[in-house]
Amino acid sequence: MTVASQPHASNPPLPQAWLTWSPAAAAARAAGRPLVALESTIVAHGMPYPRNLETARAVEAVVRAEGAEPATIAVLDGRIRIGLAEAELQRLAEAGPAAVKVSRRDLPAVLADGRLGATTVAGTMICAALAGIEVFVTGGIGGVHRGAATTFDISADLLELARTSVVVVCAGAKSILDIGLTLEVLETHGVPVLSAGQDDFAAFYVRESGFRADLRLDAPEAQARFVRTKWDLGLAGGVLLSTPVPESDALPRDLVDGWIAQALAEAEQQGIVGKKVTPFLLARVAALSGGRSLAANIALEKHNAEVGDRLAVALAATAGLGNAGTS
Ligand code: PSU
Ligand code: MN
Repeated sequence: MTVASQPHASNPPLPQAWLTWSPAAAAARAAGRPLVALESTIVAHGMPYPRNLETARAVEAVVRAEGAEPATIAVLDGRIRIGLAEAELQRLAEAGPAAVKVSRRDLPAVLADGRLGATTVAGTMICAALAGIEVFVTGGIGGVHRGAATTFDISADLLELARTSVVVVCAGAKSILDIGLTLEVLETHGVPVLSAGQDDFAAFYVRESGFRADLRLDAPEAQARFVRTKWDLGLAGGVLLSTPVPESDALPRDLVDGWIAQALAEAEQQGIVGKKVTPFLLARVAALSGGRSLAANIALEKHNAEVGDRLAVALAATAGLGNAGTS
């Protein structure tokens, strides 16, 4: 019975009713221009004010330059916001860690209570899919934490990639995570991991993780064909597209490894668990690096935005009609 799969049988779900579009995002959609979703946890929890605001603005500008329209996603005043106006972005950036970090399980509570929420990769994917946005640009994804064999700390981002049909463009994952196990879980759940610009899956500040992506596709048209074919086949779920931090901004691996080792040791000493783990590690790495990590972070986000933007334009141009595109 199909009814059994509904959250509640009395009313069909009406998720669209929870969305509020910014004028710019609504205009782009009406004009048939592609949209690129951007996350807000990176703004509220990923960087200090005011660099977070400057970066969010700069990343939006990069998206516009290539032809798509950016839509930063967050939860404000009891609504899922698709695109933020300038004052709203400012509010989120100033709130910083006071904004609730919103992953799949947090979305109902934050909406129902009308609190300010910053969406994670998982949270942003859900909202982007509701809005019909196919491409989402972030910095780095959550994944399997080191020591997950005993802590079970595996980010909800990975399960969201398994179920929600959005392409997530990132600079791989930080080695605060076990990158090998993160890729194993993605494989188990049938999530394709594409790379652009190099064969390796990227490691955020560091270009190469030592692990290969499934498939390297440099051209946006080739990436778009892959994605459209997957969804055309009815293979629901996300695609992860990794691209490395630009060479000029990459940090030396041994330096990054040292900061991460120290941050991990401090987290363990202080008994940090649950959703606090990732923000704690990110903040400690930023502090230990004395700001060096921030410059790399900003550069990689801008680069991801370029890659995602070109993909969004190419994807909007794909018909998705079997092999018609190659005949
Ligand atoms: N990793 C980063 N930067 C980030 C995050 C992860 O390098 O900003 C954020 C993203 O919003 C991601 C979330 O979705 O942390 C994952 O949190 P958790 O590990 O608690 O699932
Ligand atoms: Mn976790």
